[in-house]
Amino acid sequence: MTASPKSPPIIERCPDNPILTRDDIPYAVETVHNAGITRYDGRIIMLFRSHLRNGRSIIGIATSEDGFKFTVGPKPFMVPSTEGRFAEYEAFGVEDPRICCIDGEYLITYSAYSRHGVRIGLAKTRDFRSVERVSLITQADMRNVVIFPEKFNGRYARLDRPHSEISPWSVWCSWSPDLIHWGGSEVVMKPVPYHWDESKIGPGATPIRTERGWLCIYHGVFETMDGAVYRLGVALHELLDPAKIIGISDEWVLAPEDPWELTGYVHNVVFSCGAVEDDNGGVKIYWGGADTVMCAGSARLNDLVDLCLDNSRPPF
Ligand code: BMA
Repeated sequence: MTASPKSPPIIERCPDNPILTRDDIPYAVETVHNAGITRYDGRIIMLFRSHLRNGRSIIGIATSEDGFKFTVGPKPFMVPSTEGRFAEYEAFGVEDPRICCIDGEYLITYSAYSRHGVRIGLAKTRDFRSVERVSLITQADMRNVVIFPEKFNGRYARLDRPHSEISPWSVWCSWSPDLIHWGGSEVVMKPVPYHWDESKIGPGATPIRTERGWLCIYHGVFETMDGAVYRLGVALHELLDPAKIIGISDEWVLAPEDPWELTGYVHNVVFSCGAVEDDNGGVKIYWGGADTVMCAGSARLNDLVDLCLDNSRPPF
């Protein structure tokens, strides 16, 4: 184990951070955080989570030309359903959306909270004006599901994060023929003891295809005497079989540093649900700061992939 040479941060923070706060929202919310991101119709779309004053969450929408200055829609994009099965499982709020574009359709996975626990809902849209709920795609005690934006031999793949006391908070890969029925699950990576991600890991942004593998940004949690610290790391999954890991960076790529990451609704948190690729090998990464505001930064995809390959920690 040796120290790395001193170098500039791998993710360059946007000088205008935080890029979105509750002051930018035209309806009453307490926070703006943990947003899913995608490109649509030449613009960047952000679906962000907000806490209401009852402590439960809804999802708003914002759009941007450059990926840094966002205009917020006048109304929330998704609020807990009041109809049928979805109403029963979303009564405590909808949280942390991820967006995956596949075959021209935008799939949104979100955490659905209720008195029955937390599970994942799947919704879809083609225009970001209307949204249709498809199915609840996990049982309880699942959060952080990202769908790969490609099929593998006709099957969809996702990373998910079940919990078990024996194997706490690990990342798994599951498969589906139709986005509704999922199975064939295998564990792909686990927290590493006495490492920055030792307490919990979870999928973050929708995976990005690179020539060398799928780049997956994930969050890792470390418990301290001052509570948990949430940081971001990167893993590279095989292009043809994303259940196989090629490498995971031993070092985190982002940690809470700015004042709005260090203090807020939950202190010491950077938490990503989305990133978008540029044409020139760059990637814009988005994260919630302290569960309170939205932040953005830029990195080179190649640098992130190198980090997964050059200084890897084992998947288990
Ligand atoms: C996780 C989730 C995230 C949140 C993070 C830090 O368990 O609840 O939505 O950002 O904790 O509070």
